Amino acid sequence: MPEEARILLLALGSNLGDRDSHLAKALELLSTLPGLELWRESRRRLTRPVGGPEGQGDYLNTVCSARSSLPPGELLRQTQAIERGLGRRREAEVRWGPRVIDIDILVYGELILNGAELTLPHPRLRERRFVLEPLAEIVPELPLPPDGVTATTLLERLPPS
Ligand code: A4P
Ligand code: MG
Repeated sequence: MPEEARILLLALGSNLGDRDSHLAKALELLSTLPGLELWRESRRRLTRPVGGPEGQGDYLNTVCSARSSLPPGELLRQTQAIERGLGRRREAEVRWGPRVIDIDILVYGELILNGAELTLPHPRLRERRFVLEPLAEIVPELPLPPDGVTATTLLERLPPS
């Protein structure tokens, strides 16, 4: 892995079909990407849907850490290709509605981006228990951009749900 490798944190979620198998396959495909080395995966958690249409099924969520040297735009293309490969069809979806697989880039090193295609860190990372709990499990002390606050502290600050 070259010098410029960054720590990557990804969130994965599925609430359609065989959720566990979708997460497992997505992680397997991520592990085969050149320039990306998977490190840890959190326990998978069943979570209530946040936002989106009434009546959608519970999600299975996980987060993973990795080291990656892929340029951020290329990383997004690869994660979206994996989503498509597992049967995700964005054009047929409603926002925050049910999906076979969603892969969100939570944090990529120290990068701060506000592009049309990619926002880093992920804008809703800090308000979501289904992301912060598994992050606090696998990287409890890692300072997160932009201000170095850890997932453990962010979780403690969340209002009770
Ligand atoms: N995009 C911008 N920044 C990023 C990033 N850091 N990572 C753009 C990934 N994508 C990023 O995403 C829409 C666009 O965001 C992409 O085209 C990309 O260019 P999407 O995956 O097509 O759509 P989405 O996921 O429905 O939209 P959004 O707003 O990203 O939703 P979230 O925030 O991902 O929320 N409840 C539970 N319990 N568990 C869940 O996993 N997930 C969602 C989706 C809602 N409720 C949930 C869960
Ligand atoms: Mg998404």
